[in-house]
Order: sequence, then structure tokens, then C-alpha cells
Amino acid sequence: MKKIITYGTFDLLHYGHINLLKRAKALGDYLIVALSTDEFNWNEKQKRCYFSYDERKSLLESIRFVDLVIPETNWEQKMTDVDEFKVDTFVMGDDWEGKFDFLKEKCEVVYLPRTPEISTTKIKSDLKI
Ligand code: C2G
Repeated sequence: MKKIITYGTFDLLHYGHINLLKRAKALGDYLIVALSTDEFNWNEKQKRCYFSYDERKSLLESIRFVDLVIPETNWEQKMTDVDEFKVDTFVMGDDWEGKFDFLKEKCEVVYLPRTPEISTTKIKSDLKI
């Protein structure tokens, strides 16, 4: 079984996220999503989520491409996650191109093109939230 892992906030879940998860799953048989906790988002990414971790987790778990959701609580956990879950491929959108190449010693690293026209920031500004 080929195991894939990806990381993110996935707040205001939209089709750009779904496109990423769909393509990530197509690279293997089992997709793990490491979902940024509310604390990690605020402390490390200065992102305040609209939906809580539990709400974002339940949304992701309802997506047929997603097999397991685990918490992302720090930047450093990727190296241990890859070992602990016996991951074959690490996937991120190409806005992160090159940032996680250190994982190449442990697994395949794939950066997929982002869906260019959509983002949570755009949704919020379009809705004037
Ligand atoms: N994404 C995409 N197209 C978009 C928006 C997002 O392909 N229009 C991808 C991103 O490239 C990322 C994933 O969807 O791979 C999740 O996006 P975010 O929730 O914005 O993730 P981010 O805040 O970048 O957190 O340790 C890594 C971080 O947790 C990534």
C-alpha cells in the first residue's frame, strides 16, 4: 500500500484544496492529511481560522480521497510523521516548492501546481468578511 501525506490548514475548504487532495490521493492508495491545529495556525502562521480544528477535521474526514486526519502541531513533525506512518510520498502545493526537500532522504517529495484562481484570502475579500 502506497502511503501519501500532505499538510495544511484547509480553512474555508474550497475546490483548490479538493483538487490538491484528489491529485495527492491519485499518487498512491492511502492519504494522510496532517491538519494544522488552531494553536499552530495562530502561533506559527499568524492565521486565525474561521472553522475550528474539530470542524475542519470533520470536513476533511468526509472527503472520499482522505483516509486519515492527524494534527499538525509543529513544523518539525514531518520527519517523524514520515517514519511513524511509513509514508512513501510527501505532497504539497507548489507555493511550498523546495521548502521540504529535506524530506527527500526519507521519501518521495512532490509539489503539485496550486489551483491559481481560488484562495481563502480571496473568498474572504470577495465576501468582505
Ligand atoms: N492549495 C492549492 N490550491 C489553492 C489553495 C491551496 O493547491 N488554490 C494547496 C496548498 O498548496 C496546500 C494545501 O492546498 O498544499 C493546503 O493549503 P493551506 O490550507 O493554505 O495550507 P498552508 O496554510 O499553506 O499550510 O506544514 C505545511 C503547512 O501546514 C501548509
